[in-house]
Amino acid sequence: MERTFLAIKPDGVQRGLVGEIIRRLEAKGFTLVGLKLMRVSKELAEKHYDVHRERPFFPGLVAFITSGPVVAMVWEGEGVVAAARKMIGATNPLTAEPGTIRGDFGISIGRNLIHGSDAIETAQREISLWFGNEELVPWQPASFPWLVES
Ligand code: 3AN
Repeated sequence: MERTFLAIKPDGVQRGLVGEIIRRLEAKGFTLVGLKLMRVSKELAEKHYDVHRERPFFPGLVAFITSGPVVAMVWEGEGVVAAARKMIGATNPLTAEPGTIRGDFGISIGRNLIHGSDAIETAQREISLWFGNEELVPWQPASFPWLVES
């Protein structure tokens, strides 16, 4: 089953949006299989944002993600990688569509509330970077037969 890595950044936690963001993903029908509140080390932040290492905003990105608590999550479901990206919205919250998390709750690219893996391979890399295998809990919600055809 497909999985994605999502992280509510320090702005989302500080603004009290943890419940709202989790609510949206649960209501959609995806399954939470990993969840932890954590302070992110500089080492983990640099590994996570490695593709942006040469970008001018890299130091600010690392400083921000390590500045306060982050909620790291793994969500499961058919098509969850692309669907979660759609629910999150465009990188810049000012241009993100209303109805998306960034479109509804943000106004600034440097405070865009949540990270979501951009492809299945990225998700696999990010999940193994952020979570140990023993921290992931595979389960099937009782509502499953009401969400997908067998
Ligand atoms: P997304 O999170 O939508 O996949 P990426 O992967 O292009 O966006 O960028 C990773 C993070 O880097 C973004 N979530 C945002 O916080 C930050 N970022 C991207 N582009 C900029 C920019 N031009 N200025 C400042 N921060 C940026």
